[in-house]
Amino acid sequence: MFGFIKKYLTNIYTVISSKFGALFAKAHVSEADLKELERILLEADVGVPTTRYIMQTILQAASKPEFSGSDLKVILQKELKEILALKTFEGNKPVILFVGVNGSGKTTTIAKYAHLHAKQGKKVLIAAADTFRAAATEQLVLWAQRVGCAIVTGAPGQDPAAVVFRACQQFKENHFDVLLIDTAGRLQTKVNLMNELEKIVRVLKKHVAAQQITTLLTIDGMLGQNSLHQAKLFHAAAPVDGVVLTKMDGTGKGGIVFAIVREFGIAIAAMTHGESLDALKPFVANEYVDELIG
Ligand SMILES: Nc1nc2c(ncn2[C@@H]2O[C@H](COP(=O)(O)OP(=O)(O)OP(=O)(O)O)[C@@H](O)[C@H]2O)c(=O)[nH]1
Ligand SMILES: [Mg+2]
Repeated sequence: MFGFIKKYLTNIYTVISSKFGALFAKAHVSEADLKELERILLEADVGVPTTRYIMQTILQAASKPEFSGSDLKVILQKELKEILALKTFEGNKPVILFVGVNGSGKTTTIAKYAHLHAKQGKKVLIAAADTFRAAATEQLVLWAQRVGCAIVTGAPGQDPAAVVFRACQQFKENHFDVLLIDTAGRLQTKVNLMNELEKIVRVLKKHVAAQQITTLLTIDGMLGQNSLHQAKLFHAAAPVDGVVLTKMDGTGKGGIVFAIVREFGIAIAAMTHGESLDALKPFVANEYVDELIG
């Protein structure tokens, strides 16, 4: 998948990668260049605390008399990889619970995961546990048809945990390989939503072994730092194993991955880069850094 950033995440390429190039070409890195580096990191949405953390290491290295752009490149690359190595995603669990604020991309991401697994010949079941909006179930039924996988639905307003319960039964009885669970995401009823999520997790854990379950949080990549407080809220109700950054084909800047891993200790699982079923890319940390920096 070489060239993924350049090909699909053009905004990241423009905002970060292309600007690094000029710095890395310098024979000597000046103080002004380091200021420029800091500016690029902040503009790339790495956020203040993590930018500071990165700059500390860089400034230390830059204090030696000969410090070139290529030295800078090596040390930045190492630093960014070390940050992402703090928490790596352990995927491949059969049951995936999707949580996230409304509009962040849960439903469409589920369709993409369903497609990915179905392509690998796996038997996929979707649980439409967003019973809050009738349209949510309809949307998911259409996706399931397109992907060609099974779906469990509930009546509008029905307890979503009941849908999850039935989905777990089907999953076990009919020997599905993968179960993908959609949930509602409206934050304006925060307390209800979190209680509802906690109940779903309880039901899920009662019927499926905990080590079979992964919880993924979708974050709208275009919202950047603004979306980080959401991560905290969801993490509290349903401990999150990985983040899927969505809509990265938009104005997402990509630096957010470093803040998510370092400040929240949550691994990045994947990115989505469009509305087609194929627009999902599992996250490979070293590859991402190499492309970002390269
Ligand atoms: N361009 C682009 N649009 C996306 C991507 N992922 C999702 N979208 C769009 O974002 C909008 C919201 O996506 P949904 O999947 O419905 O979000 P949701 O989290 O299920 O939202 P609720 O059901 O309201 O909680 C839709 O219009 C999607 O088509 C992406 O990777 N790129
Ligand atoms: Mg939805």
